[in-house]
Amino acid sequence: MNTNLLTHLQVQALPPRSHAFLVPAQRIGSRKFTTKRRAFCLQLCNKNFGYGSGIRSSVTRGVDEVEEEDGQKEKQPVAKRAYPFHKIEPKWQRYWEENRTFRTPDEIDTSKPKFYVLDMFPYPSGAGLHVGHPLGYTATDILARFKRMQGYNVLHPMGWDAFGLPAEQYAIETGTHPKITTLRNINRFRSQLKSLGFSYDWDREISTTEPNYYKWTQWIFLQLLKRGLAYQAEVPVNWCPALGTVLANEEVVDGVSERGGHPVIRKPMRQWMLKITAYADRLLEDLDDLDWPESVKEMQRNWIGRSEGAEMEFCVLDSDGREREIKVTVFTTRPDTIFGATYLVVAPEHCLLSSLVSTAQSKYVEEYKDLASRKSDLERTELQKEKTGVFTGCYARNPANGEAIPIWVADYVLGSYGTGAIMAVPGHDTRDHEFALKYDIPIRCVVAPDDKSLSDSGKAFSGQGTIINSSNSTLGLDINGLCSKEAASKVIEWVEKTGNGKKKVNYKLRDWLFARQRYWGEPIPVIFLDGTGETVPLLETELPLTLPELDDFTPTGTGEPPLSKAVSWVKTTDPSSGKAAKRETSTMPQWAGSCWYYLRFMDPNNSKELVDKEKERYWSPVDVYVGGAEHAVLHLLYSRFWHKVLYDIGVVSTKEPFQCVINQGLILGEVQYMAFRDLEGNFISAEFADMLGESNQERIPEEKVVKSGDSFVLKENPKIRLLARAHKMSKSRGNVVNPDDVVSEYGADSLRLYEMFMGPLRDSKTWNTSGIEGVHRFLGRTWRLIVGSPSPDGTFKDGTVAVDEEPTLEQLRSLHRCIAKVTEEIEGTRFNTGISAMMEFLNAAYKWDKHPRLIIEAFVLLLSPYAPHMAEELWLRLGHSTSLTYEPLPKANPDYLRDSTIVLPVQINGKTRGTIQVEEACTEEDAFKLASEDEKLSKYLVGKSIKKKIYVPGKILNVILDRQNVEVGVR
Ligand code: ANZ
Repeated sequence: MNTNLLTHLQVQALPPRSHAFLVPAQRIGSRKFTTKRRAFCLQLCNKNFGYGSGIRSSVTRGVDEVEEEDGQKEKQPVAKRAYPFHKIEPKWQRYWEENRTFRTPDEIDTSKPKFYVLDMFPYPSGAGLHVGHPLGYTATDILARFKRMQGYNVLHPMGWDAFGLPAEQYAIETGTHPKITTLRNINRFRSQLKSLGFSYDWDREISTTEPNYYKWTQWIFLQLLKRGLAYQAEVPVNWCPALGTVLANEEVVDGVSERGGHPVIRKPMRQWMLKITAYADRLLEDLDDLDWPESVKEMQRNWIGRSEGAEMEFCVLDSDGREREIKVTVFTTRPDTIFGATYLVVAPEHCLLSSLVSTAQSKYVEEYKDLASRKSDLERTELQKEKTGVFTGCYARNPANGEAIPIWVADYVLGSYGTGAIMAVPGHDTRDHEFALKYDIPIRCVVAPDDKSLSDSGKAFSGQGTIINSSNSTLGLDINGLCSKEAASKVIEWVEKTGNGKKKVNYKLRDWLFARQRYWGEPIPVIFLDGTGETVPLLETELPLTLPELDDFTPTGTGEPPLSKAVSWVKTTDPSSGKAAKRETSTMPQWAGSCWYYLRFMDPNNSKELVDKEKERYWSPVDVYVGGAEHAVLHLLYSRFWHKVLYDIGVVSTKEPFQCVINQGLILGEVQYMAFRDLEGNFISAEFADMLGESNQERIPEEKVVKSGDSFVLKENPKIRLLARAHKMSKSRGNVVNPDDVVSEYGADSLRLYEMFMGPLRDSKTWNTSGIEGVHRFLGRTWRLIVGSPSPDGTFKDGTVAVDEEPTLEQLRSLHRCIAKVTEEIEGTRFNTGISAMMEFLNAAYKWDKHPRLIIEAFVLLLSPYAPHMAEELWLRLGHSTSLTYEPLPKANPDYLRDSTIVLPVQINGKTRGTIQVEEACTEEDAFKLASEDEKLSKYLVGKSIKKKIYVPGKILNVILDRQNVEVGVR
């Protein structure tokens, strides 16, 4: 097994020598999910609360009679059914649907606070929901339900990001229209989501593929165009000559097409671009105030990549050393190193390259350009890749020292960044150093490190330091002795004065390539006039421009998008001039629809505006946005960009769309245990396996494994350590868990609870079937605590065991501690520890003889955000006739939270013999009882005749024994 290719979680600590075949947990961002933590989770589940794997409770065994729709009774084994969730869950889902319980009406009381909680809406793939989806969805659902009960107006919608490549590829292969596939997938996703009891307002459901939605995506495009933020440019795309089509990046693997393995080249084509770079500074600055994971903010900052430096001009020389008219402008972030620039490099696509090349070198340069055109920017800039280049045959003058330095072409310089040309300083830049060594170019040291041990390391010193070898008295430029920062400022000042350059800020961020040569996307609402080719935007009244029906989705072979096959759609006239024209045949990228959908949810049926201003002002921004870390950069950046444009034109009232973003962790497949065999076929411990090289690996079933310390070992031979790891769920690995199966076996509430109990929301975690049995058992115990034990035939009586009596102090304390903890944990999005608090409550409640209604009702309400189906059913059984969705959430009373037990000294005949732990308000009778039960004190009290008890509450208990006892007792 090639572990290098795997994304997997190592859940076993092995000695360092075995690291060769282990991939550390960090690889999948699960740093915090250590063996200890997982063990702790399971322990919580198994030991403390008795909800782990092991022997199932008797009520969960046997056979349950299930009334089928047609009235027939079917015998079903219910080995794992701890309570009748199979009847409860569909019933409440139907109730919610029929009563539109979670509808957020258009007209709401806006004096109430609002809470907008949003999931990153899914792409409805053919595979249906994955257990990874409900992780984030359950978290947001708990928040939505919790906030409703706190009196907030809650917006909790769901929709579909439904344009995209898979539906189109499927159409090419099968001829099924993407609309049909998409609809089928949406229906499947919707019913799966409904089966999990999520409290979405389905009246607000949207799909990016619906014309009344993409009308507004097109409208936004027109606004961008109007403001010069959308433009056309020749941009390199992935062109596959054999397939006759442009490919998306994800369709190109290692330079060949994913389908068929044909070569793919980069070819310039006319494309639509969006000027996101105009917003680079604002996108950077406004990150600071967002409540987002620091790592995501950092990724966005790096993506935007602001670099401060200078542009400097280098005169090009002819072969006699005379200055030519041409100048090469470079971008550098290290003007302080100018005296160390011993060559220049221009990118293979640099516009001046052809005028720089000498006749002798032109053949080599052309060959090199061709080679570079086949590589992606990523391949070109990979640090470990060997640098290549070709001398152009001409020179430039270093403006600082007047030296003639060679100009090279090399693909480690990108045409798309800075000016596409650099001054190479091999003494202080690692890539330049490697290149100079390879091609024998002088290396000059001009920065001395402050830490002398770094000098003369034989490598480039790329840090800041003190400038040396950098003075030119003729030009009056002397930066020797200055620190890098001062030297950089002085050089910039000097180039600005001499007219050789200027200060410059550059961004890594590129304008957004906003066109795809695809069918299944939003049509771009522009036309081109015949003859002149002039671009004319559609009138807003012409929107939506709907996609034409097409039967043939195959590539045209010419590079023209498939829409060009819709001839009668393409041919049109410009309504204002009456001139013949053609429609744009490229469509928008999949990112477009997801850029602004959160706004449409606020007002999904508005046909006049993208969103009503008042509604937007009320609901903006999204308070909590939960989704996968894979969208940390592009989706969030593109949405923020559009949002800022919409802010500038007065459509939205906030500068940022998402106040708080949470990335849920990955759910990995079940842990797999691997044993190793030596060449003779005997088991060997995992730490020795790498010494044997290609040892045989064998998967060991869980029941043959035990935990020993931090490791897992073979039960039959504990000396044999195993390798335990979890892989990302994938079809090919066969470790995908289907939520539908879990729901039918354990119920939706168990799945919800389990996904929350697996560990902190943000961490990666491994799936574990015994864990789900644990939470299922917790729900079963909750059910039986409140409903009572089942009759011998397994059925439960109506109603509950709740009594209409005043709760005791102890009961109130347990409840309020639970309320306080659950509330605090939900507010802090620590859903797993909220469950632990409820488990503790349940354990305490099982010890009570009676269960007062007040306590039980409050607990049911508290449980409801997590396990809404069961909670609704219990609420009904408690005598309520409507859903508990909008019931006020119980509040913790601080009076019951204080720890009021004290240590009471106990004296026997005036002599202190021990202490007992009692409630402050404890009665004399209870204090005496406790003392008699105390290990140390009982010998003085049990079986003795008592003359008198002197009890001062909170202070002391003194027991006076009869005389005759004293003698016995003291002796
Ligand atoms: C001279 C120099 C000396 C540089 C030195 C670095 C260290 P960031 O920070 O990423 O903006 N560079 C400029 N344009 C480039 C391009 N199109 N392709 C590849 N490299 C390019 O990096 C800026 C630095 O990357 C620039 O500063 C330039 O090399 C290089 F000791 O100039 B430097």
